[in-house]
Amino acid sequence: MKTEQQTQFKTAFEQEVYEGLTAFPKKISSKWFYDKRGDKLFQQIMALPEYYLTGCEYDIIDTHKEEITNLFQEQAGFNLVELGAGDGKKTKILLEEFATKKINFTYKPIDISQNMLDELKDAINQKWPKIDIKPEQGTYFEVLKNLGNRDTDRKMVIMVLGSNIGNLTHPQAVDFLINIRKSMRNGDLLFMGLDQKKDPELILSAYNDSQGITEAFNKNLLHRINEELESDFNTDKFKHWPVYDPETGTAKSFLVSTQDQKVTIKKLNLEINFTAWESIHTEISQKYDDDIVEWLANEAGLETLTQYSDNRNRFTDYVFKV
Ligand code: AVJ
Repeated sequence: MKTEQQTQFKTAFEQEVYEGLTAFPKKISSKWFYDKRGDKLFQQIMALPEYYLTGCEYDIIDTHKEEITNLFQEQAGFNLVELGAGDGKKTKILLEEFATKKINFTYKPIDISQNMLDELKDAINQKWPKIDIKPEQGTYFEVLKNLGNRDTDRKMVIMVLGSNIGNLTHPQAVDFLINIRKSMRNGDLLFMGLDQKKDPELILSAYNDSQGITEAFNKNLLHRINEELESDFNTDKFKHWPVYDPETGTAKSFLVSTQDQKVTIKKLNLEINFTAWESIHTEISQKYDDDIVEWLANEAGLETLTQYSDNRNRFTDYVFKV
């Protein structure tokens, strides 16, 4: 039955929703959060008082922008490649610094969302018409393949901000880092922001804000399935439920069915039954400390060059070399 169905999948989204909702326990990957509405909701999340990550990293980069500029700068210029650039809010601090100091570089923001890239490009062209910007749409996986085949000797600086890698399990993160390392040469740098273990209460409220934006963001998955796969999820019958395990450092989000219910997904030719209080696991947001980061880097063959934290040590930006 399942194999018959699989031959009919037209998109990766269809396949993953099918497989995730017929699995036990049920799950859907957070990478599907980011449609047009999801992008907007995530931008709202970044502005929430409870979502400390963005503000912390903004402060870190702002405080250390001169030192970071010195690290990146190269006589022959460098290519700044940003994975998951989004609206570039934090990167723009560095762009401003580079522009003022007339530093020779090109900026390649990469994002899964073409919307975000278009807005980012317009904003940068407006503010700094001289910046050479070459956006590229794609998943991390597609983009990393291309990075390895680059045709230039220029120094490359790869940035992954916002604890974006936190959506990956440790084995997935190691794979991801290995892929990055393979595309790096001597002198290249990887600049990566990772959210740190801290008071569990602070972490939990970052994923359970009082305005319900994170709840809407999580439930947007169901909206998206409704729209794209013609299903009839009633989001009122699901509860947003984030948890944080201080031992593993893993924050997890679920959607929990508040009653017995049946959902029909027309495009998948599928009926899904939920028993009362059954969950769908939708996201992990991993928290780190220096030991875990050192272990991950080591597994991937990377070496920590330096690191920057905010004054409360909530968030750290690490700089790795090969
Ligand atoms: C974009 C993966 C860093 O996990 O903190 C925010 C996404 N999810 N609120 C995170 C998110 C719920 C975010 N990352």
